[in-house]
Amino acid sequence: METKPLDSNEIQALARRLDDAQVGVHDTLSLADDVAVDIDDAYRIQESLIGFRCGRGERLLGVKLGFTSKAKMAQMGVSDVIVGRLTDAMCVEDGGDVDLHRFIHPKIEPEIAYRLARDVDVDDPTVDIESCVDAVAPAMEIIDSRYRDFRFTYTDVVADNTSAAAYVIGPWQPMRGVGELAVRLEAGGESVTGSTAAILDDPVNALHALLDMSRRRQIPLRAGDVVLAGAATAAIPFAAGTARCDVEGLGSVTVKGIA
Ligand code: 0L1
Ligand code: MG
Repeated sequence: METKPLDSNEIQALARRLDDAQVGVHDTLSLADDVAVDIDDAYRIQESLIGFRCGRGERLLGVKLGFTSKAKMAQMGVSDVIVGRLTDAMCVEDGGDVDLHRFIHPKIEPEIAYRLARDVDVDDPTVDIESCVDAVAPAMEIIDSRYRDFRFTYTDVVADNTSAAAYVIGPWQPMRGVGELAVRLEAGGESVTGSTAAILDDPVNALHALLDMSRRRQIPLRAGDVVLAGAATAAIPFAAGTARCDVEGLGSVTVKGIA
């Protein structure tokens, strides 16, 4: 069924609801319970939400992809990746502490990060996004859906900036292939193993998916931006103590949750 686009007041009100949940550290129910939100509306809500964050002085530092595994796409019944935005308030230094009180119900997942060396002209059909990347690193993302019990629809999670909450990046290495590297994540007494191949068969494919999404959603890609390519395993709870991710031959990255 086709839905009518939401007007700008409705978009702002939904973005405010999600922003209040993040700032106030409380959950909210699926937007889809109250209103029909299509995917275009969802990205408009995300844009409005990011506008609130930038209005409080946060700076955009990059982008992240979600739904990059076949299992997650199948679970959500979609065939597209989703894109969210990263700000400086979400960035935690490698080995740094992060206060768990800023999250509702955080989970952590192992990722691959890329760094853009120059602006990507997303309107140029011949642009080679791989040649715009100068570095790759092991990384972890802390996701914290603002929806109760992580229960959301496809459009809900896009509106909620794809559950982005925090991220930490390990040592940058010169850009190289990272197509099928073993990954291990340990956090809160749990551990999980996987492969970078779980990210769209090869994390480099995330760069191409990002370029396509950036064209469709008018998301600028600038020199210095970080790109979180997606999760190499399912997320696990992020609890007090050290979380560590090791990526075969690429390095490791740690972060400490403080209760
Ligand atoms: O970054 C991700 O892969 C997560 C995307 C959002 C889905 C979730 O919160 O589980
Ligand atoms: Mg992620």
